[in-house]
Amino acid sequence: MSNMKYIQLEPQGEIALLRINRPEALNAMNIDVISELSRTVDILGADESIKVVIITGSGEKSFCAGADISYMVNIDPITAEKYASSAQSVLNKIERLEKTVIAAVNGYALGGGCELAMVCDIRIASSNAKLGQPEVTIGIPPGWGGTQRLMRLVGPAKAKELVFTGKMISADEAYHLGLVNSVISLTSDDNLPPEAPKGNVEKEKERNSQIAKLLNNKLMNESVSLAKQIAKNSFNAVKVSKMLINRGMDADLNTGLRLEIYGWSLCFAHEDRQKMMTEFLNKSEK
Ligand code: CO8
Repeated sequence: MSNMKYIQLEPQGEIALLRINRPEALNAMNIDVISELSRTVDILGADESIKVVIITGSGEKSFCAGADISYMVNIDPITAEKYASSAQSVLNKIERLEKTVIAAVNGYALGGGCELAMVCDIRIASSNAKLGQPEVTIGIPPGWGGTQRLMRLVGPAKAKELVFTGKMISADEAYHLGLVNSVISLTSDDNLPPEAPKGNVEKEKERNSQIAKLLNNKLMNESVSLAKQIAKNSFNAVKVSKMLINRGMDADLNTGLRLEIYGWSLCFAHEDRQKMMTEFLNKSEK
């Protein structure tokens, strides 16, 4: 993975940590980031040892600040169509990955960044995260799935409010809308550094940076712990459940229920069912 400039991939057994690493632009996605992300998703898809992927941004400030505005400012419509198509196809690939994908939203998730988080199966945000679709403030609508996936997650009325205003919302607001699954904050149990002496700007800055690091560590620990909880279940059953929920979302109820029967009964062909049910029964006999 060392030949990638903008994507760091860190396998930790059954869990892989994928970090977008372009902190100088708050992890905004230029063409190179998108292409490296695409290659990384292919690598992950082909690696059978990995069950859960966690996507995050490098640093403590930003998950991903969206598409690269310095690139978009001068492109023509044909290039824009290519840019949006290639980004959408990478995001679709993440959504369809046969593994659970968790977004650890460690700061700004704006525009394409919010769209990236939305293709993940579960979103955990640190309390300093800010989410939004600010595209209309720079003259375009969302283009990487934002007009479609946001309304599916929070309903059309709230989606329209967020898209039309372009406003950023806090992690707590996103939680109340159902846009993130949970919010990680620091408490007095987290060994917070002592208050800086009043008026000492340097020390205050240092303390804030320590707090940001602590929060980021806690977010990553919570994300890994959730990933482990999922990874210990039948990979096959989780994979089929993901497919059923994703496909069912856009199907009518009867089609979804029929798909569920097919997916459910196919799992009886997998060794996990026999093994795990027998283990359960043996455990209850003891
Ligand atoms: N693109 C390029 N560079 C960026 C981006 C971005 N999206 N976001 C931040 N940066 C850069 C800044 O230019 C700055 O660079 P430099 O240090 O060289 O000046 C650096 O990152 C740090 O940013 P700021 O100084 O602005 O940091 P602040 O803490 O003051 O502000 C914000 C942080 C609020 C996140 C601010 O940077 C911001 O508003 N960024 C833009 C966010 C945004 O609008 N994102 C949506 C982009 S559009 C999009 O994603 C559409 C996807 C679909 C389009 C399909 C079209 C084909």
